[in-house]
Amino acid sequence: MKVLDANFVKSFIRMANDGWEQGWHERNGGNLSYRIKPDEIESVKEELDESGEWKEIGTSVPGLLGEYFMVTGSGKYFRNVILDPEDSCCIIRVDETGENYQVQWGLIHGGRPTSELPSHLMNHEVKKRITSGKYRVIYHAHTPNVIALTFVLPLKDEVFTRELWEMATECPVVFPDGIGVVPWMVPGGRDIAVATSKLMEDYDVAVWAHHGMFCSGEDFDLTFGLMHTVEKSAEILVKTLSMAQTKRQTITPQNFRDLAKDFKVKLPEKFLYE
Ligand code: 2HA
Ligand code: ZN
Repeated sequence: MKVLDANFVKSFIRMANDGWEQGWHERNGGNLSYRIKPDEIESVKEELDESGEWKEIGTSVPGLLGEYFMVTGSGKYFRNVILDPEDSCCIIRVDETGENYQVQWGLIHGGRPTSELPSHLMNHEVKKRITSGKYRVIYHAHTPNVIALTFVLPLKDEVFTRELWEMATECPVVFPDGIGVVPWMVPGGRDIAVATSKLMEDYDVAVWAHHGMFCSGEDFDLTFGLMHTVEKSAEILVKTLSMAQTKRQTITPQNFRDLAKDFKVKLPEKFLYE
């Protein structure tokens, strides 16, 4: 099968375009990666080129030896993914040391995988381990309302989680584990990758202060839906704070406990402070 005929590739392209249409991917902002299943990679083998150069990832991911990923390209525009996926995206393979990757498809006019490859792969490594291989998608977007909140809220996991839970009743059901926050750091390197992947041990969402968000999930729908839910909640909080400095009423800690019981989710008590 041709790569572009594979369902996982169609879903990847659709998600990238959905993000573009949400306004989360100005210029070359944001990046997306998917850990490809063995039968999926087998189905497109005819188009893979194993002769390319091996290049350094910039970090070590021993938990991902031999894994294949579809990722967006560095400097490429989400806006163009649907128009020219072979130029905007690539399929890479991690080598047997976990230190290098090889492009086996895509980036037909040259280029490299996303500048955030260390963060993507380190997040994949954590999620693959703690979900026993279930999670396959890592998504980074420049979501304006979440970014705006990083200028006015304390950069604490507890505060972001609680404030965003309060803005929409379904939020604690969609992200019951909460949200982590990375203080401002230089993007693209190993340090921010280490900080983000550490948060991914506890959360499916990590906010990058004054930059954007990382979400992780089992499939494209769940991961996009998670990003969308968090950003929409942030939009409601921005509107609320813009209208009034204080909330007249809100969802209380006891309301959350009642919700958790009926919806059968576990909400950590550290987020239910008075
Ligand atoms: O430009 O979003 O964080 C791609 C990015 C880097
Ligand atoms: Zn970014």
